[in-house]
Amino acid sequence: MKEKFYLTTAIPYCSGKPHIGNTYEVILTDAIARYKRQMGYDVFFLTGTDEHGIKIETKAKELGITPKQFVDGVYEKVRSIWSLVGASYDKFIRTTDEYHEKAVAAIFKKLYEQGDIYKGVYEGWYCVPDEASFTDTQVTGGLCPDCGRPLQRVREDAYFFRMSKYADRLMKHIEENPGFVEPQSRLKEMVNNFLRPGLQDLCVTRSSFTWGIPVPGDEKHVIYVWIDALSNYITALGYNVDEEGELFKRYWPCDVHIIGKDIVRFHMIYWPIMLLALGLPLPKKIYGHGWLNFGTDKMSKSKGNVMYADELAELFGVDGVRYYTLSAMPYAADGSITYESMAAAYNSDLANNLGNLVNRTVTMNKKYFNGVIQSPGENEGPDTELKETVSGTVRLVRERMDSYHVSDALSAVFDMFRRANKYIDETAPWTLAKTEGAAARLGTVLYNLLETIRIGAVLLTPFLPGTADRILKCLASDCKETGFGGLRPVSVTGEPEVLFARIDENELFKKISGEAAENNKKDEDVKNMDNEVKTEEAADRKYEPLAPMIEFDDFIKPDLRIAKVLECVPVEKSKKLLKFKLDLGFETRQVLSGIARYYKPEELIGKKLVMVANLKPRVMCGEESNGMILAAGGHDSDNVKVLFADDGADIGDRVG
Ligand code: ME8
Repeated sequence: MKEKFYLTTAIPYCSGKPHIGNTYEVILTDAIARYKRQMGYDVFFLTGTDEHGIKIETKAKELGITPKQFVDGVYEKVRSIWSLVGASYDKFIRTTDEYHEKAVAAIFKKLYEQGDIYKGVYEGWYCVPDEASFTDTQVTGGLCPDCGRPLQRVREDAYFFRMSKYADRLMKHIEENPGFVEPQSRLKEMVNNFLRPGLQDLCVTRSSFTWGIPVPGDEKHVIYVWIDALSNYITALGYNVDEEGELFKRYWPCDVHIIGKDIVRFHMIYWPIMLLALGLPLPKKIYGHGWLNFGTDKMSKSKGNVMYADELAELFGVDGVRYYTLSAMPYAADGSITYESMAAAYNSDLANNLGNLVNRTVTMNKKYFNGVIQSPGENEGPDTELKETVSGTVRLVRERMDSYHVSDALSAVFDMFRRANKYIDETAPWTLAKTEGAAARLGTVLYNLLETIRIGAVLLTPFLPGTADRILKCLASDCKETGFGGLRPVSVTGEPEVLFARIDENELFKKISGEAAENNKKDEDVKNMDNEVKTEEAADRKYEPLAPMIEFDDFIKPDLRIAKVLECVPVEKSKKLLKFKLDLGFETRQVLSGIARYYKPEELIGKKLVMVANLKPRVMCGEESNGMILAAGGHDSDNVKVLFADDGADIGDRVG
């Protein structure tokens, strides 16, 4: 019997069309699922949608429809994007599915009956006009952190989960299973910032809205959206408290939960504690990938920089989108996506490196041998090196995929294609074709190239399934072996194909600006609908985790100074950058800052602020920047605010 492999994506909130960041996650999980299937595993790949919560309730109300009607519409969009990018999932769960709702209610009841959940009193702050709750730590002076109006103190009944009861067992599990959360940096963050300081009991119900799963027997409360959503990983397999179901018996525990870095906390702490309380085995691994940013900015509707897979696929094709997202996201850090970088990667890697290699090779074999694959002779010249590169690449791809280094695995395949292109230059088949008595050597060279391409296509299958199929069709081969010798001599290749037509950047930008104008118009129409809803979920805001502890000596390395803005103008070639002339007292500096979306230059002139004065110069958009202006929010926030200095501060003074 095949070994099983169960993997899941996070289930995105059903509050709007998923953007390319959410979609990256399903592409990544799909690549791993396809790879595992290729390796002979019995794979179960789960994805779905997270459909409850006040945000959805509020959006539906604004549109004058029921929450169910609202999520039905968004669910269709998620399904269509997942299918566009080729997600080969085995099951799609919706948290509004009846079996899921029943199982979550039963889980809650069981945890209540066994004393892990208890009824207590929730104390906090409430903003009546915003319908938003806040905790003590979020509030200063009794004013709403969002709108500044006075808040009401609330005390209401709520249910709490005794997290602390299981903290030691979780800690022990983490110590005994060092690979439980990857990358290790994310594990350490969570242990240091949340587990070691001690876990608070978690409030697991809400009563200020109704769009959720009611608490059994106490229906004015609904179950907290994270308890509801996390349970999807077992309810989708047919788990309920008094029945386990065949899929659950076969596939649980999960082999890997693939999620984004912002929700590692929920998966590494709340989820295992829920499972411990239910007496179920813990997942084997949680992999928290980085975020795909627009350049260095977080994607957000308010910044107008959100990219969607369907629109990108119109420009770059589905495999263009899969290739870019999979290769641009490093194992442990964030990735960046822009139209420019996508076009550059598309042209250099897909059109030039891969596309040309396949086209040139198949065309030459057709021209010189009528498409008939020749029998290879002895190794000569660079043959051994090429073959070693191929077998080394097969090994590398496996090692890297087995440890979820997906972008590194993909880049190994493209390095191999580059080596094959070099082999063409080294062996110069066009010269061999003109040389008397060199036909056998020419046949060997082309055989080696065709084999490299075939194995490359097999290796590419999990990442770019469509392209891999097209390449194998060009070779008229269905051999999936990854060792040399799979292509049968005297069989005939198919027709050469242009796999990826080069993209003309000017044309691309004309298309994009046309679309942007269209979208702006649409955005205007739905502006009110999309205004960020200030909700109770603000209390669940995903804070950027604290960075690791540093020594005092590290802290004093940046030389922070008070500076005054003398001049401030936009940088012509950039939508993001402002160019400053700053007075440091002892000198003036030119500094660039990516805050053009948040401030008008005239708002900043004359202000005093804090800058990093000993940062090495950097050139951006052709302009040099000699330092950095401090601002709150940075690339992970929609709300970027410069840290202005008190008017009385002296220019040039050190800050620290
Ligand atoms: O968190 N780049 O849903 P969600 C990469 N419903 N990944 C990104 C991203 C980006 N720019 N933005 C978001 C939720 N993600 C919950 C999950 S699971 C039981 C419940 C990732 O719609 C994000 O990290 O906010 C998460 O893994 C997924 O997209 C869905 O995010």
